[in-house]
Amino acid sequence: MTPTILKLGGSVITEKDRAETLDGAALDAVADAIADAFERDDADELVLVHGGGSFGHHHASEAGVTTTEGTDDATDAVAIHGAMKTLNQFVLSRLHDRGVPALPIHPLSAGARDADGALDLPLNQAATMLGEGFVPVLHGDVIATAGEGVTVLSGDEIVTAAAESLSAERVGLCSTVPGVLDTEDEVIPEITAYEDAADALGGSDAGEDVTGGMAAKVRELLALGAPASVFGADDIGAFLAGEGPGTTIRGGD
Ligand code: IP8
Repeated sequence: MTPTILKLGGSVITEKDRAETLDGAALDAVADAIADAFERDDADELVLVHGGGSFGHHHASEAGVTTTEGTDDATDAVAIHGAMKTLNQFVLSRLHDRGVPALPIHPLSAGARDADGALDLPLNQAATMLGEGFVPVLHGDVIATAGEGVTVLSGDEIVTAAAESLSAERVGLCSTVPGVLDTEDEVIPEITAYEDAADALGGSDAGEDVTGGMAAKVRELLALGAPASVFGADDIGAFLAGEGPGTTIRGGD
């Protein structure tokens, strides 16, 4: 099995500045591109992961929960988790409308972090779904964390964990920008070390993002065994067709 993992950034599919607001037109376009790729047989063994956008991040920042600062308040945890499940349901139904056999995996019920923050996210259910022709759809979530209650689990961390445990061949991050941009706002075609882009990498530029911006993404993608691409929504079809749109990030080992 050599799956492709595609993360849909939360800011691509939601209005990031307004709480719990979907960008329906953007999500339709994304679902169209995935469905087209499916029809062309380009989306065999595809795992989708989506971020929080104005759903998860709004509730997480209201509750003061981050990837390291947890809460032991179950009501807050369920508010964050519930918002993410709502967004996940929107993603699933747009895919189902187009004949894509998507199934949800909710990380809160599937994994945990230890006291050092290390993530354990067994994904044998995803592997079995792939074998049966389904498209597993995971999402940023809250996750039980030893000593912290629950903390935020970002979609990017899920991408890293899934790429390793499912031995992904390729990883794509669909973002609101067409790639990792340099200081002149030009797409950097390839990054093989953090220093290649260090001058240009800042925080996220919109809304309440509790899990860090492009800098954190690049660091996580450099640590992967598989090549990763960062690109804009218009390039989903090209990525699924095997091209390397936007920025390609190769960490080496
Ligand atoms: O948008 C965060 O996922 P991300 C999910 O991929 C929550 O960082 C619950 C804020």
